[in-house]
Amino acid sequence: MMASQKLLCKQILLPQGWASDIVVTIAADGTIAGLETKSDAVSHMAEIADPVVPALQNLHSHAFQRAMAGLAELAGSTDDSFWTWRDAMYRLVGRMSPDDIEIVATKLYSELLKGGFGHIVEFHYFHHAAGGRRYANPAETSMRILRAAQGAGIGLTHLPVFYAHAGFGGTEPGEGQRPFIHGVDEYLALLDALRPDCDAMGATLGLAIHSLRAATPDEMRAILAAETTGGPIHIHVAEQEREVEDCLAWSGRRPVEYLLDEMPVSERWCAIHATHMTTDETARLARSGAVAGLCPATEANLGDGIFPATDFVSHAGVFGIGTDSHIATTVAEELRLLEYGQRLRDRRRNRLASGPGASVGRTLFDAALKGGAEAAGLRSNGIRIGARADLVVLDGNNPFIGTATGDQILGRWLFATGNDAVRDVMVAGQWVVRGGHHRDEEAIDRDFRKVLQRLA
Ligand code: NGQ
Ligand code: ZN
Repeated sequence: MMASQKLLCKQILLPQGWASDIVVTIAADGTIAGLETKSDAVSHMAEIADPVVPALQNLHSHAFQRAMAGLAELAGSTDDSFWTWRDAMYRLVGRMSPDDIEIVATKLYSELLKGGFGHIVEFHYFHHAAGGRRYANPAETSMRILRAAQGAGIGLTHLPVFYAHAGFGGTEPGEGQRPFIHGVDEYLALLDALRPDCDAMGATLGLAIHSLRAATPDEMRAILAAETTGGPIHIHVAEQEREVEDCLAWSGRRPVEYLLDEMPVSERWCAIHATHMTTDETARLARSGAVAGLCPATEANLGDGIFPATDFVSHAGVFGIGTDSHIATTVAEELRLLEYGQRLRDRRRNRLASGPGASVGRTLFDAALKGGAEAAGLRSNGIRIGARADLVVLDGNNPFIGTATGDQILGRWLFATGNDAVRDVMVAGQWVVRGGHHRDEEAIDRDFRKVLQRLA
């Protein structure tokens, strides 16, 4: 455990807004123990002249998919879609070992840190070997995710995923899906087995149901009645129009409608994507308190559609952002695309600003911080006493950042400079990114390159 430390921050984004000359005291356990104003430099105190903002939580990830990012941008012989991308993804699954998963996840997490994220929620469904062959340790691949997060130095919420069927009505899984499949009891045993390891590394344990396609209502109810994680509950829902059609054919109801009718959806839940909703579903999802888990770059890449964010926010809906398939890995790209989707649909500007005169960047950033922390099952968010010390320092040597003040800083970062602006990242009081480089970048890249050479 490290010693406690004090940082004098010249410009810092606190929950109440931008503040100057704040001394942040970080306790030995990596949480923020004090925040006080001080203008005269105190000797022996590290001073940060450049803007400091909280690191965001990334609320949705399938880490292994980073290995194929950019390789599915190739026209096939059929009409390419989400479903043809999914076939390519299944082919990757069939070729990855636990070592590969750990190496790819470590690389991904180091990239996400450089993109301004301090915490990852891993929606982990890749449990078994090809054909569904079990590893000696049922938690083998989950342990690889835990180790990757620890190695990269990113905070983790681990969500082992229940996945049992190919489609609505409990249909048999396909061959490519065998590495994902559990029975209910086997799944509950996995959650129990992971408790001590998650506690030991300070990871939050929660659960996920892959989708209404992959689990029957009875299986979902059995899991919810028996699980004891106390953590967040995530589910993919209504991402593709075909899922809406299939759900209607099966139940007479749309996916979000069905979920809200049949399951005890609350603040504890996170609805991933929720792209295709009627205005009534949008209002109901917002009122349920569930976080909408938006992954704008993946949703664009896979041709999903545009989330009704302006409508959802008008009903006080809470949202956060994730990078999902990791076609993009930065806070800036996800937040920018979220706003741009709304603009392209409405043919208007500044759609997600909180009101007249408000900064779009600030509104998006504050919202994603609140929703991200909630969806990750963290007790606190942002730079406040008791929260984990997860900080991003933006690069004041960058002329756009160095000349900006207050919310202009977020506007310049998120809309104009992107990832160049992130200089240093601290997680739980430890600097994991310095000068734009991850602390173990060379070793991580060496291992990752070997895996890609073999898989690609
Ligand atoms: C997944 N990914 O589970 O990785 C999904 C595709 C599915 C995204 N939706 C598979 N981005 O939903 O069946
Ligand atoms: Zn997903």
